[in-house]
Amino acid sequence: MDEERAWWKEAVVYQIYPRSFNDSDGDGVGDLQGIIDRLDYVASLGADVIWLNPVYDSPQADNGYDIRDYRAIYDEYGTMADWEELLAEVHDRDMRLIMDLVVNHTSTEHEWFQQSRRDEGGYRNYYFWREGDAEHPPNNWKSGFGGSAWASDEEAGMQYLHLFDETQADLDWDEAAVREDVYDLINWWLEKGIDGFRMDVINLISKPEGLPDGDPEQDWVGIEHFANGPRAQEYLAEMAAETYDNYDAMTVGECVGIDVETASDYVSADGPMDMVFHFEHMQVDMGDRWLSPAEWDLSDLKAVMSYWQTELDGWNSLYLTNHDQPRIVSRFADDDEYRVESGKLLGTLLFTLSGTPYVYQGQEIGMTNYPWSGLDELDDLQSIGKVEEAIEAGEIDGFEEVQDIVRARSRDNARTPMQWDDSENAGFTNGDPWLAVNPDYEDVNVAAAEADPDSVLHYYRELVDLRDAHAVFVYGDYELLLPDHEEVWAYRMELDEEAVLVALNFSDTETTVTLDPAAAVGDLLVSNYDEQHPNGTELTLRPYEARVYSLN
Ligand code: TEU
Repeated sequence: MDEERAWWKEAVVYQIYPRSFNDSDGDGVGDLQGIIDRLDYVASLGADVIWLNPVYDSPQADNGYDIRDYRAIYDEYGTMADWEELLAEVHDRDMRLIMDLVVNHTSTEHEWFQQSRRDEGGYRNYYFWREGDAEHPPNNWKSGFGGSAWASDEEAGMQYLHLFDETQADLDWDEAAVREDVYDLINWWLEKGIDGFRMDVINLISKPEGLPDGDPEQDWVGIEHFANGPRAQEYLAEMAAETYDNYDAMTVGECVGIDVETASDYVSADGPMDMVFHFEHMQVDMGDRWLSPAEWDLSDLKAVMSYWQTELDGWNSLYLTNHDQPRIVSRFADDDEYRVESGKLLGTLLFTLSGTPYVYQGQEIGMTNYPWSGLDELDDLQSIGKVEEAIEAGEIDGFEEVQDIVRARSRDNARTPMQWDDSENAGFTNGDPWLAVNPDYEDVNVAAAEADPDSVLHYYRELVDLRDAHAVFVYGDYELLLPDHEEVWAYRMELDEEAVLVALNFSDTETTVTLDPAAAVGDLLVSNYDEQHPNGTELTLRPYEARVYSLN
């Protein structure tokens, strides 16, 4: 592959969810000083970039994705001075800081919305105001969190559009002043020294004229109209040219409902962003509805991820989880007997594909899903909204009926506090944590992982070193082997003179595969099992075993 090299292609990104990372002042909520206290740990992982979920001033209905003031810090997280200290401390450690850019919508407490609802200061058209009421909304679009995408506002005497919570009103990007104000705030942060952005649902910014009804059979009704809308590409190009293209910044746009062709328009050489987060591999265990049971096949996951490796015209992002997704050992492997092997197996996958890997806090110690047992334990608007919607529609009687699905799927699985040690509240806080700590914290925590040479944590460090030492894992060409095998995922990566073989057993039984004799195996570069079985073209892999061979 003739790939132009760039710092953000070679970077490892570590994602921090501030609310759940580390609480320095005992209020039960993580904060900026708490993050600063743990920066040496993050640097020790070999991370080059930190992505911080929203820390802006916000009423926190959706944990900061509802922004009240783009140029202020949420007071429970600290002050702007704390943020400046964080940036300086990150830079001192030769890391970079990127932040969430949430500009598809604002909080209804934002000054723009306040003036808009009162038709003051020229702000009326900043949002989508239409005639309608609860029985007769302007169209049939749904909120991603369940229920109608329209809410009534008494002051305005109209309804406004919200593709997420009703406190998150969608901005109308067709209004030129909206775009100018957004570009101003992006430049304001770039001037403060930030190194880039993760752009929240950025492909939803253009809604088609007339806001036509969507296909009622879709889980998210309207998505075919509001995802990759008619002017999305034009507005993204304008935004890039007016803002981050003038800086050495990295950008990754979260894009719901995007396929590899449309993504290529966004990330090809002259596209408006460096990378996208697509959802196709996150859909493999989704039924028609959020509440449909979770079943998945390895061959489906392989097919999707392989396709993005070979077909994307541009640079891949690599992620297996984030703050919206379940924990990966619970989702894709085993969080019980083989938890450690599983954590290492999935880490091997993440670090040996071509693209920029994103590690979500706790993934590096093999954190697991939480055993949720009632709606009152949950905070996630999506889980609560979807369950309540199903109860209201008479589809289910109560939480118990869908407990297994919520356990498997809730965004709160990722949001339980980071597990630092085996002290009370896993060392996250001296107060009452805002969300329950996972009961496995006495075994699964950073201190225990540091002390154990066989931990997932130490293995992650090994993987980062391996990736730094071999450009083939960053820039290599991917070739899937045994595409239909249901237990083993095997592939070759090749760059110039270097070739490697990756073999991953996703099952809890020993499995033997025969690889193309032309790919006879060479030196072992890394494995999650100590003692090696003899190798040859026949490879016997133990439960959740991962092996990476040099083919040179
Ligand atoms: O997520 C977009 C989004 O569509 C997700 O909520 C999605 O529904 C879910 O991850 C799949 O199960 C972004 C943010 O990452 C999320 O935290 C916000 O809640 C949302 O946008 C609204 O800003």
